[in-house]
Amino acid sequence: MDKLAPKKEKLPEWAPQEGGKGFACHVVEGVEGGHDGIAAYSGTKPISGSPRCKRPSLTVNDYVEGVLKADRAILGRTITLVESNSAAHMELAQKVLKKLLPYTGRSIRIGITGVPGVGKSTFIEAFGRYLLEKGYKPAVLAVDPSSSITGGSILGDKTRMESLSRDNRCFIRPSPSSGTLGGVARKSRETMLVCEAAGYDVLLIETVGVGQSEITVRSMVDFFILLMLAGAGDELQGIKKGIIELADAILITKADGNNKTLAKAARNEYANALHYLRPATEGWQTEVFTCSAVTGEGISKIWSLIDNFRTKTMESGAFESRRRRQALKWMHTMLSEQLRAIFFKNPSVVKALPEIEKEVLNGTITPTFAVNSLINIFEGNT
Ligand SMILES: Nc1nc2c(ncn2[C@@H]2O[C@H](COP(=O)(O)OP(=O)(O)OP(=O)(O)O)[C@@H](O)[C@H]2O)c(=O)[nH]1
Ligand SMILES: [Mg+2]
Repeated sequence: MDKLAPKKEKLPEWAPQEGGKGFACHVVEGVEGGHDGIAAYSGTKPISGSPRCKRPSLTVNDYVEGVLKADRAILGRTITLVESNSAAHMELAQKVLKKLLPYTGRSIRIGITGVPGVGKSTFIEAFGRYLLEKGYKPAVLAVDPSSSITGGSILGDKTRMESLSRDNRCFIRPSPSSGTLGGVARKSRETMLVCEAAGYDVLLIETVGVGQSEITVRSMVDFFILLMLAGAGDELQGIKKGIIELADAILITKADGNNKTLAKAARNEYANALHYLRPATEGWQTEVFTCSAVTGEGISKIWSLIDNFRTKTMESGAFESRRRRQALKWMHTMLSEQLRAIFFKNPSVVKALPEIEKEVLNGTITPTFAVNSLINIFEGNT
């Protein structure tokens, strides 16, 4: 076909026949191939004969050695392996993790939470830069179960952590974007271990302060920071007493410009309120600070606070005992999740469930009766 020949005008199928040329709408035929002269790509199959560059697969030892040498490319690939949902990858990942385990644990794990927009990423950028200056090797991870829907923190991280993401000494990994909070948490915990084996000594884990995610992140870190805004009101910030009780430090952020006085007043208020709350860590009194990620004021104080926390809790044994409890709880959480998955995949359960659900909805059987029947069906089939 002569590409330059004028195309025949076409009317859309739904156009009235009698409309003739006077009808205002017509369809322009699509171009063949890409606009840039490259052959069209259907999006499903690779075009035969086109060059595809496949990365050579790595052995368990390749992964382990690469991570221990802090090879950034292999570190990234190891985390991708850990984040994979495929059974074969999971098996390989566990072999790699087993070998890495003796090299893990030597970092301080810090969780950072707060409502969207409170300034978590900007704080991490300022705090991370401070840590680099001090000679530490920070790694930044995000736990955001909503990111598969919103693309949220990934976009935020890239723009808010510009100078950190350009610095080779720091490693930034956006939230794994698929699955439930439990799935995201499993991946993040294992990613933390991989980063530790690669020599990162301060792990910063950003999470959105909505719903369950801060509780999950609390259960995987040593020190937990809650960022808050002055004058926004607890209601507005979705802050419940329970969340404040998770924190080892509260930071009233954006304490700069006109906001500074307000931030100081908020700090005093929270400091008073904290006397009535249970501290998050045994033997540690939760403190409130003001800080600004823009001016850098208050940033160094936070690090000395965390350092002090580490020394104190290591001496008392609270640091180590929390980590052990966290590992055990993690095992139980994973066990419950896997059992749940096995149950709901069982063919007899799959078959019986819709009918039993209907009966519960109609009120012909009680939920307890339904559960017992389902368990019997499951047990009869395993
Ligand atoms: N003045 C001032 N602005 C700040 C400060 N920290 C953050 N901001 C601004 O607040 C906005 C939100 O900051 P982010 O760091 O993206 O907030 P976030 O909590 O990571 O947000 P999400 O990832 O979407 O939950 C940005 O426009 C920042 O520039 C600060 O200390 N002072
Ligand atoms: Mg952010």
